[in-house]
This record gives sequence, C-alpha cells and structure tokens, in this order.
Amino acid sequence: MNRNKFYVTTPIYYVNSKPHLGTLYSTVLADVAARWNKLLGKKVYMLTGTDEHGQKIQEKAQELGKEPKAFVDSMIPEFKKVWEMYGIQYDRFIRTTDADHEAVVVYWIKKLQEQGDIYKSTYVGWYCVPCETFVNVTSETPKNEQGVPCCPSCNRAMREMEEESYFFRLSAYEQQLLDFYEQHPDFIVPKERMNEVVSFVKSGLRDLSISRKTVSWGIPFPGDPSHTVYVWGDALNNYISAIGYGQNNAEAQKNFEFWWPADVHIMAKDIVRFHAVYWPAFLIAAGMQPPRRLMVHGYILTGEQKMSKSLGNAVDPQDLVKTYGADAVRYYLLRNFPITHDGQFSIKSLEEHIAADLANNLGNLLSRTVTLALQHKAEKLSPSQELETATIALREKCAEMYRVYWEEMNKGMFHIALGHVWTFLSSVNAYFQEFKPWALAKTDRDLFEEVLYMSCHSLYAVATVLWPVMPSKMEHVLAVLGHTFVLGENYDSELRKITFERSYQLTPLTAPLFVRPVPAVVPTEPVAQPKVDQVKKSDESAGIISIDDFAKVHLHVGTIVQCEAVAGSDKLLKLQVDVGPLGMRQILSGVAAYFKPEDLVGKQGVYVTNLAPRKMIGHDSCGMMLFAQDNQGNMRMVTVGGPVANGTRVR
Ligand code: ME8
Repeated sequence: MNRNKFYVTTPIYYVNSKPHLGTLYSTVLADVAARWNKLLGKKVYMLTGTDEHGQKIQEKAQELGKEPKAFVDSMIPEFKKVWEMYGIQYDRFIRTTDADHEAVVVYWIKKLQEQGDIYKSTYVGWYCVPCETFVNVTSETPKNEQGVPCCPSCNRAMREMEEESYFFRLSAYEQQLLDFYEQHPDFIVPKERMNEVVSFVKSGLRDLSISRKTVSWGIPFPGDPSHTVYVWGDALNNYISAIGYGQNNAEAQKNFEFWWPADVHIMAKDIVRFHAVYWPAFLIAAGMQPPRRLMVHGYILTGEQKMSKSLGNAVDPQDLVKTYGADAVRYYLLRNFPITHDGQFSIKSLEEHIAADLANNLGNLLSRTVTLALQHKAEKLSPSQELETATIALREKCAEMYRVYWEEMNKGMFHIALGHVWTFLSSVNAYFQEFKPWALAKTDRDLFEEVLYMSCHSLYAVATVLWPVMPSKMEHVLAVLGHTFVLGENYDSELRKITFERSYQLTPLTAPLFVRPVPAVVPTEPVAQPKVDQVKKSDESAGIISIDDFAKVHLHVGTIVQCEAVAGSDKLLKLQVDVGPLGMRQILSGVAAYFKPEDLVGKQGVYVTNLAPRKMIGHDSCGMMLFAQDNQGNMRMVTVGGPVANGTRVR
C-alpha cells in the first residue's frame, strides 16, 4: 500500500440547482483532508465534479425549456465559482458528460457483459426520481395521503415503473461483499453505518437494474442504444475514470495504478448504500479493489429538516462568504458540525464561533503579541536559553496538541482536532494573562521576550496546523510572524519537536485577523415555558413533588462538541453542546478540577435546558450539565445507556 499518496473525492453533485451549504460542507471536508495530507508531505489528488445525466436532470431541463446539454453546461460555472470562493483546490472537476468518463462507463459495461454479469429482464416496481433510485416497497414503506409509496430516504412520492431493463448480477456478489466488510472493519466511518450496510446485505441482495429505456438523457447502453445507462451506474465510475481507468495508454494506466484505490470517499448518509454496496460490487466484478474508506458525515439541518435544494431551505454559500469571509465559514463548518452527527445551521452560532474562537481566542492573541512586541522594539524574537517552568510546560502542551491533532485529523475527526487547538489556545491566553508581559516590558526584559517568544511559537504551531482549514488567514498569520508558508517544508517533523528552533520577525498587523460580527438579532431557540402548576400543590415540606413539578424541568441529551478551560477560573469549563433541534448551547460547568476538556469532548450527557441563562465571569451559560458526585469525591457525568439523537428529551 502506498502510504505516501492520498486520493480523496467528494460526491459528484446533481446540477439541478446550484451548490448550497450542504454540498459546500462535503467539498470543504474533502479540501481540508487534501490540504492536511499535503501538509504531511504526501502526494494528493482531490476530485470533485458534477453528475449530469438521468431522469431528474432531463426533467429539469425540460421544465426550463432547454436542451439537457445546454442546461448542464449552464450550471457548471456556478459550481466552479463557489469552489473558487471557498479556496477549494481540486485536481480535476469531472463531469459525467466528459468524453473520457463516458468511454470508461461503456468499457466497464462491456466488460461485465462479456463475463456474463449483465442480463435483460423487466423491472417492475417503484422509482424515486429525486434520489434516482429503485426502491423495494414493503409494508413498512410510508405512503402519502393518496396512498402512493414515498421514498424512505427523501420522503417524496415515488413513481411506479414497469420497464424493460438490463440487470447487473448484484446478488452474485453478496458473499464477496460480506467478506470484504469483515476484512475491512474500518471501511465506513462512523462504524454504526457499517452495521446498517452489513445487515442490508445480509438481508439478501436483488439484482440491480442498470439501464433505463424511458430516459434518453444518458450514456447509450452498449449493444442496445434504445436504453441509457442508469445514472448511478454511470456516476460512481467517475472515481476511476478521472484517474485514467480503462484507457488504452500506458501513462493513464500508470496513473490509475498509482492513485487507486481511493483513500477516502466523502459523502453524507443519503448515499451510503450506493457507495458501500453497489460501488464495491461494481469494482469487485470488474477486478478492482474497493475504496479504502467511506467517510460518512451527518446532515446540515435547517430547523429539523435536512438542508436541501429541493426543499427550498438551502443557505447560499455565496451570501455567507460576502459577510463572513471564506475561512471563517470553512472553520465554522468543521468546528460546529461534529462530522458523525447532524447539526443545525444558524447565523447565531456562526457569529458566536467567529467572535469567540476566531476574533477573541486566536485573533486577539496575535494582535496583543504583535502590538506589544512592536511597541517595545522586540520585533525580532529568538529563543531564550533558560526558561520559566510555565514556559517549558506550555511548550510541551504545544507538542502534545500537535500529537492529538494529528491523530484526530488522520481519523477525519476534524471537530475534535479543532477542539484540541482551542483548548491549547486557552492555555496560551491564560499564560499570557498570568505573566502580564505589558508589565514585564518595564521590569524584566528577558522574561518579557520569553513570554512573547512562547506566544509566537504557539501561534506559529496553531497557524500551521490550521492551514488546511483556513488557508488564507493562516498564511497571513505566518507572514506576520515572519514566515512564508510553503508546502514541502517538513512541518510535520518540526511540529513534533518540543524544542524552540525558529526566530520570529514580526510585522505590524494592518487589520484585525477576524472581525467580530455585529450580533444578528436572532432569537435564541424558543424553550417552551413550563405551564403554571394548576394541579394540586405538592407536598413541598416532605420534598415530594408532583409529576407536573418534575415536568417543569426540561432535560435533554446533548453531545459536547467543544470544551475548554475558562481563562481566569480554575473551576469552570466552557462547553459547547449540540442539543439537536435545540441548537448549540454554551454551558459553563464547575468541574475543571475533575475533568480535562478533552475527556468531555465527544461525550453525550444530560442537561437542564430551560434554566434561565446566566453570566459567569463574563461568559453566558445557557443550561446546566448534570454530574453525580459521591462521598469520596468521585465525580461522574450523567449520561444515557447508549447513543441517542441529540436533543432527545429525558423524562
Ligand atoms: O447524491 N448536509 O448528488 P447530490 C450535508 N449525484 N451534506 C449534504 C446536504 C446536507 N444538508 N445536502 C447535500 C448525489 N449534501 C449524487 C452523488 S456520487 C457518485 C453521486 C451533500 O447533489 C452530501 O455529500 O444530491 C450528500 O451526500 C451529497 O451532497 C448529495 O449530493
């Protein structure tokens, strides 16, 4: 296995409408993974593109009175524009109407035909046009008011079909798929998705229809041009056609052998079955290895619904970039949405992250350091020989931050990786505050320079590790510290070292790194007010309460997606908790003596969500996390017996 290459893909998006925040999310995840691997010194190939054939696109073009090809051509600039705005560095933008891709699909089908994996029959059943999928209707399938079965994935009414079709012998690959899953238990992240896939395959695979007779907008089916290739049979092959599969030339073949198998296909859970069942079966049938990993992320929700083009609740990334800038939105997407869970988008939480994490914790540290150094003619900072214990400890924390960041980034757990960076930044801010370099400037020049040096060292490490997430802002931070960011430098081995090696040549900051947004007037999530107790008064003297009294307390399950120490307090931890439909909550909890922030990140706990918000040393706390402490002082978080959706009420 070539560990020095990294091939990452996004889904190829349908072009029935322009990109929205959900499609941007997958694309940013892929870009961050690609840049992270570049930072580690690997050869990287990132693929994105568009899925342009099929019934859905054909009908959309008809609706607009356009020829399908003219319609799809008209949509491409929209995608490329948004990816450029967000600094997406793809190596190829593949379109399923590209000639080399079409040729590969034809080659692949012919190969399957020759080996007897394709036969002609009739498809009788239901089809979901928005998902471009055949659905096996059972008694469990939901129906609309007219009694028409609805798609289990998107919930829209399906169409009944009876159509001659070519079938791929998917059922013949059932055992090989099960063997593959068993040998590759990490094939799908998160693991729960893997269990769903395995039980789907175990329940028995039916052969898959791979042609459509009534859809003319597609690749003509080899040997029978009255059919076109089913859009998923066409689209999935983009991952191999883009890198030279099936071409009759040595260079393309070499290229394919170098990059395949893909290291990670990124997607949301809506299209897992296509990637985890059909795609590996197609590949195994044609004699290729399945991809190494599927990274399946959650949905960005608006309210409680999946954000989607067709539901009309989509946020336009072009609007966000104008107000907040690309890097801040990229950061928000990675930090606010735990990759394995659904998460709600809100302008309020976007602005809170920009203000607290970017403008305050990071931007202020940079501007305080640089301003103070330049004010006191310390524009060149070099490592001191003898160091304070606190400096040595912080330097070690810096290397430790990199170690855990590295691990989480390689697992694709970007939100957790970022949590570690901000925990470290809190320590740097606390160190800065403790040593008060503005006072030291007059009393102890050596220590003053040591503190500023340590701060630059930390900012250098932070900016380098954050480059994949916020490339343009972090290159700027590095430039202010006197370093030109160039890929190819051995940042990985440098960041692993604990020693001080660099000198920093500071230049003035001409503007704040991140502008704190003027808070949008968005009401906080409405929390239903408890009804006035109209039932008989409970026996308060005995401590007995009625069920209605209990119902006044709203308890919900939530996942801690960030946790950090609170500067100036040794008791408090500041938690950002994903409470599902109730949104992200900032909750302060007095348990710093018992837990390190990283112990809590990613854990599900139980929270009182209707406590009146209160301020604790300048920070808002909107809820209370429940803990249990015994007489020996053991402190444990209150949690649920197994994972449940965030926002689930505890009763
Ligand atoms: O399915 N939250 O294309 P598509 C998070 N053409 N991610 C979201 C999202 C949301 N609300 N909405 C969309 C297709 N996505 C096929 C793919 S691949 C060979 C063919 C992202 O335009 C997410 O990655 O419907 C999801 O899987 C994908 O867009 C679906 O894009």
